[in-house]
Amino acid sequence: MKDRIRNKTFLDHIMTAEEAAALIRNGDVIATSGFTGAGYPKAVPEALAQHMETAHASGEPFTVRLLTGASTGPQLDGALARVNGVAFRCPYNGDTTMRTRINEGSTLYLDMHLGQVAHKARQGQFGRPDVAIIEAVAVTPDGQLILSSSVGNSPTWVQLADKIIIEINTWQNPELAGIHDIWGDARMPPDGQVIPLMRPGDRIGSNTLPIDLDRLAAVVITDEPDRNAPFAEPDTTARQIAGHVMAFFEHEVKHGRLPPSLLPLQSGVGNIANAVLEGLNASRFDNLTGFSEVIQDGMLSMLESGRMKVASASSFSLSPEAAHRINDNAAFFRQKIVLRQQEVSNSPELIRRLGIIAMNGMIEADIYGNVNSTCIMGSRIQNGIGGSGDFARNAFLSLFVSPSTARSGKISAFVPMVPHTDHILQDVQIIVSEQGLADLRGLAPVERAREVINKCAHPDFRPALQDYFEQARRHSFGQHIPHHLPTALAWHQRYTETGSMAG
Ligand code: 0RQ
Repeated sequence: MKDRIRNKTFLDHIMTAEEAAALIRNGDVIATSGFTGAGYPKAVPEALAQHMETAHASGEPFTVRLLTGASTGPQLDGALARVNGVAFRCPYNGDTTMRTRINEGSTLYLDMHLGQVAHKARQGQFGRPDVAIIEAVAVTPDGQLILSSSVGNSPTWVQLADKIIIEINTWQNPELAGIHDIWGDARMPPDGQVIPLMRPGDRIGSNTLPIDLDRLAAVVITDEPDRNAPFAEPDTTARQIAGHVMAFFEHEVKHGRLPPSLLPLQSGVGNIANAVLEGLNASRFDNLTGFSEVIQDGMLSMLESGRMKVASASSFSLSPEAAHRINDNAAFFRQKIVLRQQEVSNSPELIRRLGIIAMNGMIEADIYGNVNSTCIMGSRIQNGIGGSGDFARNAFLSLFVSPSTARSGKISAFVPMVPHTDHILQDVQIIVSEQGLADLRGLAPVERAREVINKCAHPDFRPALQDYFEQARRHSFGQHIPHHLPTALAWHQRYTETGSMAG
């Protein structure tokens, strides 16, 4: 262990996960590492879940308020949700058990823009974290952390928390050392600093994260991979969507609106977003760059093939097979990848200045191009807004991609009115389904509606959308964004009653 932990104070604090978990009390605010299923602590949360289960069995309350970078994995969100141990969760979840707890009302969920969390935490909006639990791969002789497969909010959590628990994960390759870039100048207004980053691959900070050794409470050794779900092989729909996006990029380059190597790419979570990246890898575009929050399989393939030169993100979101590829070739990838804290990877100022092309998945869009990324039938959370808002609002080009139908064709992804809005029409420039691409740039709402209906909607739902639009124009209170309020949400109501949006 001395090759991983080269600092005496750390060595002196080694204990079991059970002992470390015993430092956590009912009602504590727990702030952990972890972002899109990468680099989250594993052993201490599982031990904590056992302590909670024991407490609950003897009738004692034991819950925590849980803050992270973004989604974690079954050993953290899954384990704590299974024992109903989380009273409050923020800012992003992808775990199915936690999702159930939120949707049944047992866990309160604050779904936030990922780029804003650290700043709000420093303002004290979540209370002072009692305990930070951070995964790292190693410790330097002067007691600095070499983080693992994500950076997330870890720099902020170790700064704010009363106690710090470190998990050293020996499964993660110590050659990840050097992949991280932690900017140490995040200060509060009026002393806010410019983030001095000019190109996606720039390094502006330190490879390691210092911590206050006086607050170090425990060091726990683990040996477990991140548990990410595999991506689905792109199906015909995904390939068609990727094809429309490629054709659009070609067209933009031809007309001089995009440079031949495009602009730095952001790609969101989900199978479709990953398929678009696979499409880019098979395209003629080269010298690409990535400025995203996650690096998924498709971006990894582009870095391997040389199609992409460099990628900046806050974490990996990889299939198990790709996670092993990174781990086996860490020395190669750390030349091509920079992992940053999420307030830098998702900084609105950087996204605007670097001119990012943002591509994100969605649940549904309305005919005017307002997008719902999070809430099924307006009320049931799927994952969260994640970084899609940080990127969509500030991007050079903001694309949303989705199949035109969901649930075997019973649901249309294009609806009269979205029952929940994450991205207002001003932040949505291009929408792509397998049916086609709606270029909404410079269009007024009624012009946008014609594009969305004609280019993106599935033919099974297109006539009904057309009917709605005409009815709205006849009956609307105003003609700027015409709506027929009595039927605007009828499709969603019908689905909740009959299991199908079709009339
Ligand atoms: O539900 O799993 O129960 O079957 O939504 O849908 O088709 O697997 O879609 O994996 O591409 O994810 C918006 C969720 C799309 C994702 C979303 C149901 C569908 C299925 C998932 P089941 P698919 P994808 C950077 C950016 C927000 C965060 C973000 C997301 C489930 O892209 O979370 O962008 N985005 N972050 O059945 C009802 C519809 C539906 C629907 C799909 N119209 N109505 N249900 N579903 N469309 C990364 C980070 O921020 C960390």
